[in-house]
Amino acid sequence: MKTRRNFIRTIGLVSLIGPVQSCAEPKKESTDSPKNSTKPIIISTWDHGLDANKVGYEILAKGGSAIDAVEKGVIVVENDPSNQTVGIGGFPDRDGNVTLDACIMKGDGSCGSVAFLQEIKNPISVARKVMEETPHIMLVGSGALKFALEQGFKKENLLTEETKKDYEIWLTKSEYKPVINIENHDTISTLALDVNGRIAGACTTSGAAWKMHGRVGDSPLIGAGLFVDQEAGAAAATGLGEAVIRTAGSAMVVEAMRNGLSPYEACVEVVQRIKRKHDNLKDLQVGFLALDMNGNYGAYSIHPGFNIAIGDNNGHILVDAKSMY
Ligand code: SD4
Repeated sequence: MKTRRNFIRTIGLVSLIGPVQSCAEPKKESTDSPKNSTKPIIISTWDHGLDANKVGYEILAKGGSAIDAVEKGVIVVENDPSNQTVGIGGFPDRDGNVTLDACIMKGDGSCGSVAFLQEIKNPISVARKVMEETPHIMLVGSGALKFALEQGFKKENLLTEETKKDYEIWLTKSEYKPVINIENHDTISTLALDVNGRIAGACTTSGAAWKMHGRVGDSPLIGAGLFVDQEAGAAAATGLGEAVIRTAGSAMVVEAMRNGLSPYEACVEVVQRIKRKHDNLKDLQVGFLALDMNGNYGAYSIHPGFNIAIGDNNGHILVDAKSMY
């Protein structure tokens, strides 16, 4: 089973982008940003976030908007068939269907979302259309597909040959025991602050591998997988969606920043809240990343292995998040 992270590690990321921490041995480097952070800035989950940030930062550096940066950034990952957790090539549910969840949000509260969407490669762009072209926030399943087709999106088979083979291997045991940091993770969530001080976020995923047909996670839920507020900042989640939904995770991270915590402290606060709600954290991974209105960022997770990509005027780096264990 190939994950995007394994792939990047194999090709020697360090030489491509500079000072990167090893993904294999998280070093618990600080993901509390230096106090002199500046805008524009873009941050994303996991190492595929580097690809997203490069495209997003180019938009920001030219004076473009945060909402364009996050949408165009995550599309890079949705379009990558070798990435088995987002867009085309994503792991299917236990019946063999690739079903996608995504949402997008601006600091002024505008937002759009799609869930349980099939056969459309770029759910994030459909979510943006929901935000911009409808009076609603969320469309799901066949309704989301109908809307996407009306908007000119094309139907595609999202189950690649490689992912189909992995599914056939999984079928031989048919056990739902997600491997943390691998099978249940790697959603791409991206947050950006543009030169004009506008903040936005995007989150897109194929969700938990081998989930029940019809299962929707945190990623398309405004407040759970993503929350953005021009008064306080932005936050997004990765990991087991059920645990994130139970705590309204991203909204709570933003609320903690509004109440004076730094992005890093706010992520720690909500991870601790998740800990208090779950007896057994052994197989439970959740990570948050957050960005405040001054361009300071932070991240924190339950287990090691979570990392975030950061793009700003110093270049592009990947850092391991500190974790509870
Ligand atoms: C979900 N949070 O559907 C998503 C899974 C994921 O990184 O990959 N998160 O539960």
